[in-house]
Amino acid sequence: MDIKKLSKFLSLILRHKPDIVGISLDEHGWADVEALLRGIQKSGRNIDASFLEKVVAENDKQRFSFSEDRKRIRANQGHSLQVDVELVPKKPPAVLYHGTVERNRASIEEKGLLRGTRLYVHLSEDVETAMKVAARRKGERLIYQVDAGRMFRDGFMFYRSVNGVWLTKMVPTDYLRLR
Ligand code: HQG
Repeated sequence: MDIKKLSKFLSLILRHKPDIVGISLDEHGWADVEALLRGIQKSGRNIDASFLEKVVAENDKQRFSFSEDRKRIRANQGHSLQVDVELVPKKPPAVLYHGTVERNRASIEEKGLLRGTRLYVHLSEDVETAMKVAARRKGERLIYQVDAGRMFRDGFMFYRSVNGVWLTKMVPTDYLRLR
C-alpha cells in the first residue's frame, strides 16, 4: 500500500468509520495505535508501526496527530463522527475562503454553507488552498469569500484545527461573496 492510499484509508477510519477495521475512537477522537495496526493488518494490508509513523510525519496536510506518548492517534479535522478533538475557539482572519463547484451554487446561495455530513464547514486561509479543495470535485470551480471578521463580531464561533483548517458550524448567505 502506498503512502497516499494509506493516508486515505486512515482518514476513512479515523474520521468516519473506525468499525471497518474493528476499532472504536474515544470521545476525543483517539484510536489506540496497536489496535489500529492490528485492525489494518487483519484487513489484509501489510502496515507496521514505522510505516504508520512515516505516513503521519510526511502527510501533505498534516491530517493526523499522535498523542504525546505515541500510543494513540487521531485525525486533526474532517470528522463526521461526533468526537471532540478539543478545538479551541479562535478569532479568525477578516476573510476566509471556501472552494466548491458550480453545481452547488444555487443551493449555497439559498441556504448558505452547510456542514453536510461533517461536523463543521471547512474554510481556508488562502485562495490557493480553496482552489485545491474545489479541484477535488468535477465541474467548474467556485471560490466564496467569507466575511469571517463580521461573523465573529456577530457571535459565530471559529476554530483552527492543528493543521490550519478553519472550522465553523455554518455560514449564512449574508456573509458570502462569490469571488
Ligand atoms: C458543499 C478535504 C450544496 C461544499 C478538503 C462542498 C477540506 C453545499 C460539499 C475538507 C452547501 C461538502 C472538507 C449547500 C456546502 N448546498 N452544497 N448549502 N454547503 N456545500 O468534502 O469543504 O483532504 O464535506 O461546498 O481539503 O469540500 O479530506 O467538504 O463541496 O479541508 O483532508 O458540500 O476535506 O480535506 O463536501 O472539504 P466536503 P469540503 P482532506
